[in-house]
Amino acid sequence: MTEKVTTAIKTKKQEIFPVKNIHHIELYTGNAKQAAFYYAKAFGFKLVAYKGLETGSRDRVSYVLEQGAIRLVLTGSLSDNTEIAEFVKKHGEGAKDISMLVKELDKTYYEAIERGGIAIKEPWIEEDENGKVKKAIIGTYGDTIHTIIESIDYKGPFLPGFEAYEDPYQSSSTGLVGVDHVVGNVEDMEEWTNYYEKVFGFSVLKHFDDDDISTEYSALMSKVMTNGTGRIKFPINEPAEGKRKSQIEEYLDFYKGAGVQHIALLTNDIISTIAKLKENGVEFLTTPDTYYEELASRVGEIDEDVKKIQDLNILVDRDDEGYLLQIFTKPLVDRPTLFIEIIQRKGALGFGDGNFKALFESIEREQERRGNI
Ligand code: TYF
Ligand code: FE
Repeated sequence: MTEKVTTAIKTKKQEIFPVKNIHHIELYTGNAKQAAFYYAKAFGFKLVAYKGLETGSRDRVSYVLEQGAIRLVLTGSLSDNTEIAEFVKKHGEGAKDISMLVKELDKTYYEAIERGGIAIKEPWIEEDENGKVKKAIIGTYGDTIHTIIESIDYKGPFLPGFEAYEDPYQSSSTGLVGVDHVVGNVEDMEEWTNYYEKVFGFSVLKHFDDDDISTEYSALMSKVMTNGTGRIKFPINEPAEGKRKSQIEEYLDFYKGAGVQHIALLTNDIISTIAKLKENGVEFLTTPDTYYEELASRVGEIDEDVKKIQDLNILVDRDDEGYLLQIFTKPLVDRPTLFIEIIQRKGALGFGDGNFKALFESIEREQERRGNI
């Protein structure tokens, strides 16, 4: 499978939207308390902060979970008429906010809006006894948003309004260390890749079209957008014509529009991470043994024990820079929408396009069981 554009456009010029990193990802849930329990127990996150009735938050409750550099915020509604309740009614549980840490928030926000960014909320300041942060909100595909945050030396456990939470779960880490990429499913890929180019100054890192990634039903197109430093990667998928119903179409039908399809989390030791996640009950897509018969000839020598890789059903792919190991959970929510990818990079900068066929066939087996083909 060929990649249409293989090199990141690394410009020396000043970034028009200087993002430091992903600050947190917020999921809107029907029951944040139970979601927190699940992500803590199954994925090994620590519960670090909370806001809710006890802290003076009357309309919403949020639990903040941490592992490595990953911060996951699980939010639920305390009433019937909040945007959270509306979101969950329409989309089911899903990712609302991919929040980013920026510099010079006012300038960054207003310039982005001038370039066509969707203005959701103008800059405001939040403050408590631990310090101050500045925030603003820019819209993206569907009901998804990017809250941008500038920390003015904030010292609290998360953000103003949150209190430290004594973690009742004390789960041990599964070795997750950071966010590698966050993927959106949309109806019109060009519309949204243009949006990231224009508004956020991102560029196309890779482009996969339906010749690359078309199996029985899964046909899709994908462009990976990245910021100037290459640290933030947002692939955008669009359904393409196939023989049957595309997995992206299935998502859009059930999510009722565009939204986050998967969040890829990094580990430095995928064998240990996946062994722990499976032990904790996390369900992953499976790959047939024939995949492993061809593995050695496809990717050559790897550091890992191939038998362990096969036992755990981990996928491997090689590109010009090195190789990567990856595996995908089944959907984490009731609808066939949001899932998580676990990825370990050993030099590779790609997204595992050599695995697309095996992966998409696996997704299609699930799609078939759901009667959505
Ligand atoms: O992020 C990626 O590109 C890979 C592969 O529906 C992928 O994780 C692409 C599309 C998709 C599922 C996985
Ligand atoms: Fe991915």
